[in-house]
Amino acid sequence: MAKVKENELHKSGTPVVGILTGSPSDLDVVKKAEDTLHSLGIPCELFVLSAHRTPELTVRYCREAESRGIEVIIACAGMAAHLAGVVAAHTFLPVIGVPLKASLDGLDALLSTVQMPPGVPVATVGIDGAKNAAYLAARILARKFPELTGRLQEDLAQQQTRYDNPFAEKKK
Ligand code: RP5
Repeated sequence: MAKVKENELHKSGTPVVGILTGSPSDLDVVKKAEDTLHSLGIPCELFVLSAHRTPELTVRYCREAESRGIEVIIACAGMAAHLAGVVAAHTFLPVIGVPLKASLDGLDALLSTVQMPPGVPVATVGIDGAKNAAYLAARILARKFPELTGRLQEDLAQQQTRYDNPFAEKKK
């Protein structure tokens, strides 16, 4: 598959973000990353791959991702969360790690994801921070696809409207 060229993000529809997660049980949280990328008009793909249960498939995905046009990988996992680290060990694409709350309030996954050795970085967002992973991916992509900067600005402006009349907001 051809790589997406400069400024062609919108036209091609070729996924530029790969979202991976360690289990089907993660999908409710992880789909927030997919939804956020879609809302920003960023083509992405989502696969359930595990560092522990499907290691060969995970490595194959990493080895093929760049040549298929992927620019950033978001890797989500709970418990002994090794997925993001394993992905970062098998590709030079930027990897964003999302620790998921599957046990111990997510602290186990946070520490497993964030504490990478020098030279193999994982940019780790907060526990269950799938949305922020998507926003960080968008900011990275905006360096290559400048159209995204305007969309990010519009998105933030929309979020700021909550502050125009804060006392009108109902409790969730
Ligand atoms: C991790 O173990 C997954 O990312 C998931 O968060 C957790 C539990 O997985 P399941 O036992 O629900 O499949 O690898």
